[in-house]
Amino acid sequence: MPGVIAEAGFVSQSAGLNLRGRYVMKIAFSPASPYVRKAMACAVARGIADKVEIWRIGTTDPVLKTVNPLSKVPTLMTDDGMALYDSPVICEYLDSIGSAPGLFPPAGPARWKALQQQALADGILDASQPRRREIGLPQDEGRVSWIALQKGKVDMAIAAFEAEADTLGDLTTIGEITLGCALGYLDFRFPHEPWREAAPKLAAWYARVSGLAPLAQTVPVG
Ligand SMILES: N[C@@H](CCC(=O)N[C@@H](CS)C(=O)NCC(=O)O)C(=O)O
Repeated sequence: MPGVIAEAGFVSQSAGLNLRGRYVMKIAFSPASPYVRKAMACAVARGIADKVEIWRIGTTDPVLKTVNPLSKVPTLMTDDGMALYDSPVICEYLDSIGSAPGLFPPAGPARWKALQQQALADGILDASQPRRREIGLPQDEGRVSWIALQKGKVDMAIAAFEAEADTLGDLTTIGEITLGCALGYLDFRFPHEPWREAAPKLAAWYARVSGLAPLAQTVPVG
């Protein structure tokens, strides 16, 4: 695996090795990506953000696909030379280091709940990101109905989180962190599509947790 970094050619470009010839942990990063934000929010929550070097790279840069065939961000290069993706895997890896309380509960109902919330909040992103791109293209009938279908998924996911908003804590699980990043993405990219009126309890939760370090220190830019 260490060869991956050397072959990728970014050792010389961005110091994949430190002065002692050891790999440093680094994350392929975009300041506007909600999935990158999620990984960085986990690093903040775990108290290890200062150990993750930012590697700014475009998703069309040929170097990225030499370590991640999907050429996506985030991709995490670990300090033993592994390339990890996608964000659920990266977050679980970050949860395995550091000494702060874990974001992935041990096997049992709390774990399944946290993973399900992560999947649902990732689903908001998975429906919203491509929708934003499609909205900017010529609107034929197929595209209009696809956009409406994706928007419907987001609305249903918001309704599901509203129904369990009373149970949400202070970004103590991967589900809550992902949800915070997903709501932040809606505000960031779809400010003209208000979601709070239909989800007042979720809005109150989000207002409370937005000021906590994992979200406050990872506000998107772009
Ligand atoms: N499921 C992935 C999604 C990552 C993703 O789609 N990232 C976007 C940036 S926000 C990307 O790299 N897009 C480039 C592409 O799809 O080619 C994750 O959770 O990490």
